[in-house]
Amino acid sequence: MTERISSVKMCDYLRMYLVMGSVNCEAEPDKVLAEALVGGITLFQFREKGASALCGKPRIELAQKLQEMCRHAGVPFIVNDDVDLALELSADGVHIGQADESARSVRKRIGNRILGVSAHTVKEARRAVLHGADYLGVGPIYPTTSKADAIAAQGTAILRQMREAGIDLPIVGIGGINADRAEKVMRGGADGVAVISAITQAAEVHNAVIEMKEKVERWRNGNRFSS
Ligand code: FQP
Ligand code: MG
Repeated sequence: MTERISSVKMCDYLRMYLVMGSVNCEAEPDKVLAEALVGGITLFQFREKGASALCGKPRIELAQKLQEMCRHAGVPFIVNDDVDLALELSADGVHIGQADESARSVRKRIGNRILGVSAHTVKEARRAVLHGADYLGVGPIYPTTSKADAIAAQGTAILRQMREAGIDLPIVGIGGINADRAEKVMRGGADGVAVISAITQAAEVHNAVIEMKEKVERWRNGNRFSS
């Protein structure tokens, strides 16, 4: 098996992270993903969750279709929550939260595949690092409508707190992020932005990706030589 992803590579992948399932899309999910891939997303998470989410075979078939598109574009395919599905599909990684199976046990099951863990506090972040996470999903930075059970928005202060506490794992900010807010999230200490609705609900999906990615990239380039 290939080795664990390096943090430099992980940061590259986290720049423009699309999280999505059929529930988030008004058009066909494969159409939305196709446009987002053209726009230049750098990582994809299959998150088939919510009241009208697909189950059983249709869910697996959708996952396979989206995975194939990501593979073709050279974008890693991450599965939310469902470690069994990730292993069955031989996905590139898994994203789990604090209410899901423990990071330590997921790490054992997935070997060197990418492991993302949600962290809302410095304490949760430290534990995730210790248990073998490759990156942290931190949020919600701003209020979100995409997650029914989300906690209150934390602002970019949580990112800074984690960095000041010495958390140096790659971090992606999530929750209510759009193009106007991307730079502030990066400034707070994130390595990239994760979004659902800012891309899936955009009038022009590929333009939304380009615009947001450009903000992230401009910030990264401007800060490459500073610490
Ligand atoms: N960060 C990220 C990402 N992806 C996520 N899915 C979450 C956070 C939230 O388990 P969790 O994870 O708290 O809730 P849910 O399973 O409902 O998504 F890294 F992509 F930014
Ligand atoms: Mg989860």
